[in-house]
Amino acid sequence: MAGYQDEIKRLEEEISKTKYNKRTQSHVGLVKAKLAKLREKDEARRSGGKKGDGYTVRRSGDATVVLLGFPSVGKSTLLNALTNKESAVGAYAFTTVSVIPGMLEYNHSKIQILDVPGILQGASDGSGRGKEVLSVIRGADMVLMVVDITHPEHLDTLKDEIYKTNVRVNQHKPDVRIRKTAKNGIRVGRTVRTEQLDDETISAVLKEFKINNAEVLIREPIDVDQLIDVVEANKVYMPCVVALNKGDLVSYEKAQDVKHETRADVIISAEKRTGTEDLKRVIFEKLEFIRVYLKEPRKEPDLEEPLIMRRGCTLRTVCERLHKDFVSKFKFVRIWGPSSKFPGQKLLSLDHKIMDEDVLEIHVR
Ligand SMILES: Nc1nc2c(ncn2[C@@H]2O[C@H](COP(=O)(O)OP(=O)(O)OP(=O)(O)O)[C@@H](O)[C@H]2O)c(=O)[nH]1
Ligand SMILES: [Mg+2]
Repeated sequence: MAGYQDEIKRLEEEISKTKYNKRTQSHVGLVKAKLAKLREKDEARRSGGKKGDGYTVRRSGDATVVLLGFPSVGKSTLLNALTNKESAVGAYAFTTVSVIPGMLEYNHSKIQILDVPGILQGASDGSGRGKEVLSVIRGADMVLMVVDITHPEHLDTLKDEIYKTNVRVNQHKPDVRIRKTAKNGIRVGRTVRTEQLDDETISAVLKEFKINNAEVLIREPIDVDQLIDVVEANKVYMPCVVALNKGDLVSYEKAQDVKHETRADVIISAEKRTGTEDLKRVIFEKLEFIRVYLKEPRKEPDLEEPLIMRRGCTLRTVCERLHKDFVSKFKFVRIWGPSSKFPGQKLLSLDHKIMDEDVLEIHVR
């Protein structure tokens, strides 16, 4: 069977040829929606309905970061430079055949780093072990792209492949709500102007996804790609750090030029172990950790050993982290600190957002 490849190609070409403006936006939106649907179908056909036999790696630590890059760019060398785990390092491509974890300890946090095989263009279509590698990323908290500084052009390919795997890096889930209704067509409400997205385009996209009646509430400026992401609801959002490796192979000036062009975060040499402290700091900052202190009734909180969580987490995440039964047995919490209205505030909702340096006294049945 020919699959949907020809049609996908045709639509891709149509989009690249059409200039995006007020007059064409609803047409482009429609074509993009069609394309997104076809890609999903194509994916389902290829995998025969199964989810790929992705690696299953036991998560540990406060967050998990996956190293993504072309073969031989120095991922395994970097894992060794960052963590306390030895990983196979070879002077030839595809030495890594499985996922190798290491643990980076930094500022009282434990960051699990996963080394996976290198990928090439076409990985998301199943070239090499590409699909399996990319599936590891979906389960991670952050992707660390490792790029050989002498091959900065690889970066676009990495970004492309990861985008096609439905991972969105360095953007958050758009603040847009779509509530299906029984009648009245598509009604759009906005709290902000969206120059890139008019009502006609929104209707065209939703109808393509067979949503004919809905209330759409747009609370931040988004484009049509982001709207499609919200409708498809299968995207994963996470931060991404880009490291240019093998900085020792080029001059300082050349390295700075490449960094500027690629907008990479850091220049490193995994082998010479330069720039790696900078990299650790960037990883730590982009993970947006917060510290949560726990206390028992009538006792002082334990300020020595905070629980490390991520910004935006809820009380539910904290409970899940503490014990498998905490969520079902949860009664209430008393909170001191930034997220409470007053010291010792009693709250009953697991959806309460936790902030850095909150002190929690959790009561369970
Ligand atoms: N000059 C230089 N060479 C490096 C650096 N980091 C790694 N290398 C070399 O690059 C080669 C490949 O390194 P690996 O760490 O195995 O690369 P990899 O990305 O894990 O490769 P795959 O697992 O095959 O995808 C080895 O010969 C390393 O010694 C660096 O910072 N500078
Ligand atoms: Mg390797």
